Amino acid sequence: MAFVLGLIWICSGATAAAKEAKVGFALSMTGAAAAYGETQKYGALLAIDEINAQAAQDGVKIAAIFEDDASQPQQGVNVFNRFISADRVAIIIGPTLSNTAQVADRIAQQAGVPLLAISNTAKGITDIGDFIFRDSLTEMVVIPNTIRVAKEKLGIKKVAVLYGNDDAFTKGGYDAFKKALGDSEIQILSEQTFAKGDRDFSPQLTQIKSVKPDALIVSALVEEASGIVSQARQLGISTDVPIIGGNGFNSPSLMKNAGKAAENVIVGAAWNTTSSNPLNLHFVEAYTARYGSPPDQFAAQAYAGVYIAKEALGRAGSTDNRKAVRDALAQIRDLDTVLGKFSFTGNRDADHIPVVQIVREGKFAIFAE
Ligand code: 1QQ
Repeated sequence: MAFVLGLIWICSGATAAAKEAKVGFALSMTGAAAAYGETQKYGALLAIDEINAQAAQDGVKIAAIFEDDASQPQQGVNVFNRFISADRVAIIIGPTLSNTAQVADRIAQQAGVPLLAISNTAKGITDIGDFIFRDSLTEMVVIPNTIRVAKEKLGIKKVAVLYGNDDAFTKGGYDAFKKALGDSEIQILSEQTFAKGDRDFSPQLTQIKSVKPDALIVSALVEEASGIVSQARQLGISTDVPIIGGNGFNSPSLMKNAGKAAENVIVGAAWNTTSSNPLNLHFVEAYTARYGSPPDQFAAQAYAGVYIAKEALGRAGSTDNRKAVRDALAQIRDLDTVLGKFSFTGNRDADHIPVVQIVREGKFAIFAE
């Protein structure tokens, strides 16, 4: 009898080897950041399906719950509350915008639920507390590199800056550009602002045109970025004046919306599709086969994020001990991901090398590494 019971125990132990972890995804499917949320969800779903297909061997199965944060802080808070109290998730991934994270991440921190951001790039997000991590490179890391390269390659000496003043990311990007421009001794001739949802940028661009900058620096989400790029060229700011954008530009919707006007736009990024890292070759191929178009940086950071979460869930040895999952996340160093070897800094931020891209024939090509 003891033998039979033992056998049953062993067998059930073997079949139940994969621990199922509830993971809550708060992504922007609607609102100002919907273009990013869509590819984030695609990237995450691909990783989840791959992980679950390997669950019997690897021991971690992901039960994903996707909710729309609607690009709104309050909706982010609602979704987080549901994830934390009703769904009882082991980890939250998201939200899409820093503007939402600034508010909603406090809820995760207070509840002691680990959170992995996959697209928040504004300064200070991980300062919310020790449960907050991100795999997205901050603008404070990416932008100085972009400006240094732009100065070296294009000899830029004086610029105009246009930024959104009602969003944590667009304002943070402006701060990062301003600091990097100062450090590179590039003069700012004009600073102009806009707000989310604006459609007409001609007053700002007309003023900018009149001061004759060597380049136009823009910190904007992709909807507004597309309008700015199109209207700058329509208003006769010539293509000799490069447009340099922040992370908001890293979506192919820029080229879809702005068409030819997007050619030669320069943008710093955490990832480029041409990376020859073997995991990336697989990712680009599998993603393209599944969705019919290649991934963007947001899909790559989402895909990497799910694997980073899986690693922590596996190492924690428990899918409902949120503190153990947090501690396991904090230990991650040199993990192979589509972003390259991935480590968190001591402050739980992403730590890897950025690239500078340029739009050529409707695609993000490498400008400099
Ligand atoms: C942020 C961003 C946005 C451009 C992308 C989601 O980087 O809000 O932090």
